[in-house]
Amino acid sequence: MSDDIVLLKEIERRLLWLSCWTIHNANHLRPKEEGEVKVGGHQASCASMVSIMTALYFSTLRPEDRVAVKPHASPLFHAMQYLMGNQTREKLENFRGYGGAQSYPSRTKDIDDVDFSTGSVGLGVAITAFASIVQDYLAAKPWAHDRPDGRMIALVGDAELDEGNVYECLQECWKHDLRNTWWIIDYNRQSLDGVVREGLWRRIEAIFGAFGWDVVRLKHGILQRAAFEEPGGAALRDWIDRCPNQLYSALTYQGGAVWRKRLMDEIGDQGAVTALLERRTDAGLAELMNNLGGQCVETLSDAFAAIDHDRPTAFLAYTIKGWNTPLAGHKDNHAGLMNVAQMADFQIAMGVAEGAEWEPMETVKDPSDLRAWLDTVPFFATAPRRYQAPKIAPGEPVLLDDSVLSTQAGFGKILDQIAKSGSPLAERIVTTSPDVTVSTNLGPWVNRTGLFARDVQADTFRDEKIPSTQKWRFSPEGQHIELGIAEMNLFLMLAAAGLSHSLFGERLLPIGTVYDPFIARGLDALNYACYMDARFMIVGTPAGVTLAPEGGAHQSIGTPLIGISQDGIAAFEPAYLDELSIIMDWSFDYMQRSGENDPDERTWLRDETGGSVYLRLTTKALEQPAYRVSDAFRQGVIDGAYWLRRPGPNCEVVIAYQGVVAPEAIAAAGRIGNDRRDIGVLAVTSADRLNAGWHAAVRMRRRGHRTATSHVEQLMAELPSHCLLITVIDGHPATLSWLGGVGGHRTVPLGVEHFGQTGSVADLYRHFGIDADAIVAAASNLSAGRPITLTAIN
Ligand SMILES: Cc1ncc(C[n+]2csc(CCOP(=O)(O)OP(=O)(O)O)c2C)c(N)n1
Ligand SMILES: [Mg+2]
Repeated sequence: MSDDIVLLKEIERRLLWLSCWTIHNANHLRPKEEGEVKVGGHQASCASMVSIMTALYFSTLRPEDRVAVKPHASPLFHAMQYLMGNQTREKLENFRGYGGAQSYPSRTKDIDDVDFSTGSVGLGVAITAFASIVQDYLAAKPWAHDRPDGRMIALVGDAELDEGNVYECLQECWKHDLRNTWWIIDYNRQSLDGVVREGLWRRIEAIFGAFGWDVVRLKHGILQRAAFEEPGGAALRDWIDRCPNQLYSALTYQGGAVWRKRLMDEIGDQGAVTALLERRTDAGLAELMNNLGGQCVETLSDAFAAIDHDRPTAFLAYTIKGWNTPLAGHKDNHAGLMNVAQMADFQIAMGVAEGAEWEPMETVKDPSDLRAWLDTVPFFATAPRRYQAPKIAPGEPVLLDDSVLSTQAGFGKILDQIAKSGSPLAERIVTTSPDVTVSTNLGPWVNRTGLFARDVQADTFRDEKIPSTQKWRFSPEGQHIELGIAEMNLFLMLAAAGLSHSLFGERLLPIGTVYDPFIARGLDALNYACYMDARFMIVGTPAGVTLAPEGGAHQSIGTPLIGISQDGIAAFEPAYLDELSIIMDWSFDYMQRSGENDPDERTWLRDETGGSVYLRLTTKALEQPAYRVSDAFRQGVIDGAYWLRRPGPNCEVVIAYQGVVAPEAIAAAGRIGNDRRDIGVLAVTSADRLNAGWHAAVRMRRRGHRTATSHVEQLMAELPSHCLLITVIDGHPATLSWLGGVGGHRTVPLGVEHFGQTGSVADLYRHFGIDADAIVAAASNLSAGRPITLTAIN
C-alpha cells in the first residue's frame, strides 16, 4: 500500500467518524427543547459516500473543479471542511440548528465553500452539466479571461436518478456536446424507503451510453479483486455477481459470521472456496465482502486518475449504505441513527478517546505528517474558490417610440436595440429559451447575436437562400443558448449562467423566456436557482387569459402569486413600454448588486442585496400614453406603483390595476368619474415589491423603528378611510386584494380564478369580470352615492 493510500485511509476514517459524530451530537447530546423531534439521521448515507469523497477531494480534484454533493451527505462535506480548517466546530456542534452547518450543503447559508447547493434531489446533479455548458460558453468568448477547464462533478445518490430532470438534462446536454462533466453514482442500491430494483445498473449504463457518456463501473475493491485471483476466487466472484441486492444488504448488516455461513452453504466446496473463506477471520471476511469498488479509495482514486479525456463520464460506484457502521446494509437505515450504546461501541471501534470526539487529528498516528500532507492537497490549496466579477454598466434605458405595442413585443425590441448598440452590456447578455425563442420575441436578438455552439453549424435555410425571418446560425460567438422544451432545463441553465460571476469570475446577464404558465413546470428549479442566489431575468410571456384563444392550458392564473412569494426574485408586470424600459434598465443593475446593507429606509426593500427579476408580459398591443420621464415616475415604477390618476382628498373609489388590464381600469375610471367626484387610479407595476416593502416596514416597526413606512403605505395614506378600493389583474385576485389591508380599505378584488375559456380577449375579460363594465359595476354597487351609469358612453 502506498503512503498516499495509507493517508487517504486515515482521512476516510476521520471523515466517517466526524460525520457520524456530528449527527449523533445533534440528535443525542445537544439539549432539546420540549417537543423537539430528532433532527434526522443520514449517518448511513454519509458512510456510503465516505470513500468516494475521500478519494475525490484528496487525490483527484483541482481548484477549478466544482462539485455538487448529494444533499444528505452534508455532514460528511462539513466534516471534511472542518478537517481542512474551513468549517468551525461551533457550527458542526450546531448542525441543523439556528446558525449552524446546514442539513444540505448550501452556497448561501454555509461558510465552507459549497460549490452548488443541493437538497431537492436531482437538481444538484443536473446543474453540473449546465455549469459545464456555461464554462464552454465563456471559453469561446474573446472577452473572458483564460482559465483552466474545471470538471463539473455531481455526487449522485442512486435513487436520485429517479428524478425526471436528470434525464431531461441528459438529452439536452447531448445536444450541446457536453464535456468535462462527471457524475459519480453512489450505487448503494438503497433509497429512502428500501432497496432498489435488481439490475438497475444495466438500465443506468444503457441510458448513459445512449447519450454518449462513458460509463465506468466500479464494482469490486482491491481486496475483492485480489481474492478473485486466489484459488476458489472465481466462484466467489460469480456468487457476488448473482447475489440479489436485498440479500447482499441483509448479509452486510448481519456481519462476518453470517456471511461465512451463507457463503459456505451456497458455494462451500471443502476445497479451494472453503479454504479461501477459512483463511479469513469473521472480521476479515466482512471487510472483504464490504470492499466494493465505491468503498475502496485505491480503486476510486485510480479510476478517477485514469480519465484522460473530457467526455462526460458516469462512475457507477458500488457502495454499502452505512458502510463500517452498525447500520450497514439495513433497508431502514436511511434516517436510521446509531443509538447511544451503538455509538459507544462505534467510538471504541474507531479508537476515539472520550472527550476527544471533535479533535480533527484524533486517532491519526502522526498528526504532523498528515497535516503536512493535507497542506499539499491541490483542491484546498487556493481558497477561496468563489470569484467576483466587475459590474457591467447598464447604460441608459432603451426607449421605444411605438404608439401601439405589447409588452412582449417591446421586450424583443429593447433587446434588439441593446444588441445593435454593441455595448458592454450587450456583450454580457446571454439568452436562453425552451423552444419558444421565436414566439417570445427573442427572434431579432438571436438574428443579431447568433446561437451558441462549440462548433460552427451551418444555417442551411440561409445557405439554400430560402427566405426566412430567422437566422439560425450556431457558432462559438453566439449569445443565445437554445434549449429543448423542458422547462426544468431552462431554470437550471439560468441558475448556472446566473452564477457565472461567482463560479468562473465572468459576469453574465442571463435572460430566459418561457410561456408564463410553464413557469410552474420548472418551479422547483427556479426556487433552486434563487436559493443559490443565481442572478437572471426570467420573462414569462404571454401571460394570463389575455392569451385568449389559447385556452386554459396556456393561460396563467397563479404566476403573479409565485412572483410575490418566491424569495430572491423581484417580479414586475408592466403595462406600458416606458415602464418596461425603466424596469429592464434597473434590472440589469439589480441583477449585479451584492450589497450587505440594511434595507433602504425609503422603501424598506433590500435593494442593496440585489437579486433576479421576473417580468410577466403579454401579447396584447396597448395604446401607449404620452411619454413620461420624471424621476418620480421612474421611482414609482421601480418601487412598484404610481398614481396614474392621483386621488383627491375626498376620494371615493380607487382602481388599482396591474399589467395589461390598464385600459380597462382607465376606461372604468373615466365612466365612474361622471358620477363620483373623486376617483384615483393606481398603476401597480410590481405587487411583489409593494408587498415586500410593506411586510418589511411592519417588521421594522415591530422592532421599534417607529417611523418605518413603505411605499404602499405612503400611497394608501392619501386615501380617506371610506374610499372603496377595486383591484384588477389578469391573474389571481389575491395578487392585489391585500392592498385593502394596508390602510384598512374596503376592497373588491377582481381577477381570474378558474381555468381559462377560449374566446376573444373581450369575451374573456367579460367572462371573468375584469373588464371595464365589471369595474364600474363594483364601484356602483359598493361605493356611496347615486348609481353609476353602467353602460359605456361612447
Ligand atoms: C425532490 C426531493 N424529493 C424527496 C426528497 C427526500 N429524500 C431525501 S434523500 C432520499 C432518498 C435518496 O436515496 P439515494 O439518492 O439513493 O441516496 P442514499 O441515501 O441511498 O445515499 C429522498 C427520497 C428530497 N430530498 N428531494
Ligand atoms: Mg441510495
